[in-house]
Amino acid sequence: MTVVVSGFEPFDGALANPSWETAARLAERGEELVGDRVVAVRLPVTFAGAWPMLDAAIREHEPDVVVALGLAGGAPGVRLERVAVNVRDARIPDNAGDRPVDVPVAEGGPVGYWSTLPLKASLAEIRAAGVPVAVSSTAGTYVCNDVFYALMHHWGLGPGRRAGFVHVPGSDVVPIDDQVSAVAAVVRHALLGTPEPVLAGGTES
Ligand code: PCA
Repeated sequence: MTVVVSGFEPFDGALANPSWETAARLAERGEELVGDRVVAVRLPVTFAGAWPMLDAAIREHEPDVVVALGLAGGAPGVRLERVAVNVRDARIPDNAGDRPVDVPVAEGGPVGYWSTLPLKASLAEIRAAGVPVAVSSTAGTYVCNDVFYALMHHWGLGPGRRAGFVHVPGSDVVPIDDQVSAVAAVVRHALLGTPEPVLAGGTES
């Protein structure tokens, strides 16, 4: 089996993006951590360029599982994203200066797509390892949600495929090695198709 894990280049004036560091490290240690080949791809933080680059990697490597990663600055832990929504609403310009407001990711597409990653099975394992983690019901409306939506719209729902998105916090909050372990758990459960346990992960607001 083959896994593609994407991360992003830095954005918003930062010098690094832990999502890329985590993706790259997971690819280096793919055989050891998930028992299969992991290919890492570094995406630009641009609405126009991010999905086409992930799409090209998927066409080249023909993966069974795709996990896209991005940085959620200020998050207290790893966020397993449940749903992608069909809207671009950028508070800050992307790295190409583009700032779409209230336009769809895919014209005529459905409102949203569920992740097909085993989120609750992953939540249980990551939590048991002592890494802060939560299920999140919004991946925002910026480039991360955009890639997540496009991934599900164009690829993720095909037979035998598992796909979704994980936001990682800053490496000062969760060190890169713990981020790698958390994402490896998600990938392993996706490869195994672990059934979802009944485990509450929601929020009141
Ligand atoms: N985080 C941003 C875009 C790139 C990244 O790493 C986001 O959450 O949309």
